[in-house]
Amino acid sequence: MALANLIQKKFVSGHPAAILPPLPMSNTAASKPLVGIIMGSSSDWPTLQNAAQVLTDFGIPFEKKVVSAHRTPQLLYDYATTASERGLKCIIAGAGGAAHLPGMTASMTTIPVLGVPVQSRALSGVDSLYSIVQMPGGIPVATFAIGNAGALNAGLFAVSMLANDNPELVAKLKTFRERQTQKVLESQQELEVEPKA
Ligand code: RP5
Repeated sequence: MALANLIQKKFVSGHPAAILPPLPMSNTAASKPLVGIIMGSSSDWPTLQNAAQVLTDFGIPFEKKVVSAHRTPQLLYDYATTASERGLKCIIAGAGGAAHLPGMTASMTTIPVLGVPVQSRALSGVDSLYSIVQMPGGIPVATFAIGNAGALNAGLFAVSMLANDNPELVAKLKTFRERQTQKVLESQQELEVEPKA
């Protein structure tokens, strides 16, 4: 299925980050991607879309691309070796199965790589997790949870890194946390509702 179709048909719904209006992006500099989202296959997009949604909600410009470590190695080389000079501040890399994309990307750039293990069909993503998390000492990949939660948190982690020198993003993160807390507290009321007779 084409990436565009996946975007339309499997859009993330109801995830906790979708509670902030996006930052206005009024100038050219603001639309230059700061985060790269790459994935081993378009079939990974429904998962990585959670990271994309977070970045959209926080108004952070990003790019997204299918880059396969095994099937498009030259593309991976070109992408990773030019990431820094193109202005990317971090890369969120998601892959499933023999998930070598995050590690190989990290080996070719000094910008932080956030690895998202995609839930695989055969082993439910445990293979992806182990492939990503068990990096040799010297080439780190920040590894997140398997699947949607991992992608969501990778997006939030990218926001946190960018917030280090951006007070506006710090304020948005605080607002996000406060609203999240409020939502959980309000959810208590759902338990109090009397079931219909
Ligand atoms: C990995 O193989 C991809 O990251 C994907 O999770 C998995 C399956 O790819 P497709 O067969 O769906 O293209 O490289």
